[in-house]
Parts: sequence; structure tokens; C-alpha cells
Amino acid sequence: MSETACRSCGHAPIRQFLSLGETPLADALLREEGLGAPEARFPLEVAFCPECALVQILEEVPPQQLFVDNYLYFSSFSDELLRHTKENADRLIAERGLDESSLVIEVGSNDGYMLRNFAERGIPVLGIDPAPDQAKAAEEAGVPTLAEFFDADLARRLVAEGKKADVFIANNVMAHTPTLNSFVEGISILLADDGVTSIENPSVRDLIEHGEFDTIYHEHFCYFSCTAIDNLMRRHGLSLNAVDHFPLHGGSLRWTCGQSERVEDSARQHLAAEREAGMTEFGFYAEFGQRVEQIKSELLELLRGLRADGKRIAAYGAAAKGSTLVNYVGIDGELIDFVVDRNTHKQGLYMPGVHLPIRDPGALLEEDVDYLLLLAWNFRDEIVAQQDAFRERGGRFIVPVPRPEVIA
Ligand code: DWN
Repeated sequence: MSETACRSCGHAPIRQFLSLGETPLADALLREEGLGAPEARFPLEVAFCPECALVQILEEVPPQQLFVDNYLYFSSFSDELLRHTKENADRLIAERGLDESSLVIEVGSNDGYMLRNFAERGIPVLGIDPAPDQAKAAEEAGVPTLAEFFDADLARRLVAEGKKADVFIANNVMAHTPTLNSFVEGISILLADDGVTSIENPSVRDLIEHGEFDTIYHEHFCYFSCTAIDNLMRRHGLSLNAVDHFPLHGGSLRWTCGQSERVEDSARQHLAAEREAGMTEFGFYAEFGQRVEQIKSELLELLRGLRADGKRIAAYGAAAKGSTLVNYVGIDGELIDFVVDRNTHKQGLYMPGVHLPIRDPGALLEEDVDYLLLLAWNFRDEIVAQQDAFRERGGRFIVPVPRPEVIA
């Protein structure tokens, strides 16, 4: 039991069900000159709230340290994510009849990858993202952006300036705030009476059922179910009206909420399915730690066996989830020669904790690599499709979750 109170409903105690040890910050990639310096490590422990069903980590790393001081994640490096995002924007424009009299506000707008789909059609937009380099990139893409954290105070400020959101978007960001209630109160304040908020996050059900333990890291304070979202929204006078599920990021949910209750079957069905699966009880989460241990030992056995056979192994994707995986499993230079990543901001740096060098994907052909561990397994199809030359040369891929497997 942890005396820490639930981030959403305030209930205490919440029940810890997993510990991944003390890990470095997942996106704190290192420069060569920094490799000798001590790295900050923080406990990575996960708990369940029996009152509102929210899954959450116990540790609270200051968001300034997580998302401002040296944040290198840019959304526009994934074609699949850009396609998914454009489809979502086109849907919202059509369904909501958005035009030059509308206002679309997005929190976690990153480099403008989502809002540019509205701006290009003359629909007024406002991005909110504290990461300075990403906010600058968004401005250069024609997306006006406030480089600030979002909370109820900022929402009140924007309303005082005469702003109300016809559409409020929060994709892969609501899990990133330690002030969850102020964040949702801010949505309630800023959303127009007939507005709609579209929120996307990885599904905690997919995380548990598909062994996606590596998606747990300090940037993600919360791991959402529809049940937890429903509890959270009701507390702030919002209604969970619709739910969509899609495979992005290992399985994600999109919650459509509004100021008025217009609950559709999709919301009812997801809530009922979660109750039926036992997700409102601790037992659903209790054994997850054992399965994580199983994945760890199977992956280590596979990698050690390949190395013993003289095989060269690299990894693909200097992803935050990749940091959790290599640090928790203990995958360092003894097993992996280097990591490749298309994000030019990450190339030339080193993975936190294990200090694996990050190179351009071209290194896969320059070096005589036999196996490629997909740290960014959530983009498996997109990445494999780029590696025809590697595959034709006999290269193979290792997918680490739900169970380590080798694919051609
Ligand atoms: O919530 C978050 C999730 C949704 O995305 C953020 N906290 C940060 C981020 O987590 P992540 O770093 O695990 O995300 P990705 O997008 O799964 O990381 C993929 C990595 O792989 C990126 O560094 C980009 C890279 N990549 C690549 O090199 N070639 C990606 C694709 C698709 C590629 O073709």
C-alpha cells in the first residue's frame, strides 16, 4: 500500500502493483562529454486507485526537468502518426463544421504536427506546449504556440482574453501532467458550451494485456482507462460521450467529451467491457509484475544467445519507451552495439543509463548488423518497411513485447 493519494480523486491509500526500480529520465539523452557525470535516477513504481481506477506512478519528477530542460521528442518523425493525426483533424473539421469563425486549441501541440491541418484550411488555432524547441518549430510551421504548461489558471487567462475553444485537443499529453485536476478544470473553463474536447492516450488495458511495461516512464504520471476518465470528467462537469480505440502506440483510446451529456453506445460499451474485464479491481493489475519479469528473462536469454553465436545486434528507436526497456532489462554495450533513430536531434547522443550511442539509420548498412531490436515496436510496420536492404542482406528484427520474438 502507498500512503500517496490518488492524483485524480484524492483517495488514499492507492495500491502499488509494479516496481521497475530506479531509472534515469527516459528522454534525458546524453552528450558524449556528459557520460562521466552522475545521472539522476528516480523510483519507477506504479499503483492502482481502488476508488476511481486510475493507474499512476508514485514519483513526481518536476515537469520543468521532464519537458523543458532538454526535451527532444518531435512528433513529426512518424509517418503513421502524421496520417492518424490528419484523419482526426479532417474528421473534426467535417463533424464540427469548423471554419474561420472557429477556434481549435491543442495542449501538447509539440511541433504543430496536428494543428497545421487546421491552420492550412484557414481555421484559427492556438498551440500550448512548454517545450521551447518544439514551440519554435510549430511557430515556423504557421501554428501560433504558447510555450507554457496548461492548467486552470492559463485557461482563465485565455477566457479573459475572449478565447473559447470550439475544439480542445489533448493527444498524448493529459498523462504528462502532475496537476491532472487543474488540467481538466482548465478544459471545462476553456471549452465553449457547445464545444468538444478530443483526448487521446495509450490504453492501460492494452498496456497490461500486451505486456507494454516499457511505456511506463516518469513523463507518464497516469495510465488511463475509460473508467478513470469517466470519473475524472464528471468531477469537472464534463461528460464522456464517445470512445474510439485504435492501434497507435500499442493501443490507444480517444475520448470525446463535452459540457453536456450526450453519451453514445461506444462510451457505454467500453465502460461495461472494463467492468467485465475486472479493470475496476486491483486483481486485474496484481500479476503484471510477474509477466514483466518473464519478458525480461526471455529477452535477455535471446540476446545473450545471439551474441554467444557471434551475431551483431543493434536497436531501432531512441524512444522514451526504449529507455525504460534497456535500463530495466539491462541491455547495454555488452549486447547492443548502437541505436539508430531518424530524429536528427537525437543522433550523436547516448541513451540514458546504458549509454548506447544513437546513430543515423544508415549505420545499419554501413555496419554488419544481423539483428535489430525494435525499441519503437509501436511503429513496427513503418520501420520494417524502410529496411528492405537490411532484410535482403539477411537482417532480422526482434520485437520485445508482448513476448520477445524474431521476425523476418
Ligand atoms: O507520450 C509520448 C509518446 C506517445 O511518444 C511522449 N512522452 C513521447 C513519445 O514516446 P516515445 O519516445 O516512446 O515515442 P515514439 O514516437 O514511439 O518514439 C519513436 C522513436 O523512433 C522516435 O525517436 C522517432 C523514431 N522513429 C524513427 O527513427 N523512424 C520513428 C519512426 C516511425 C521511424 O520510422
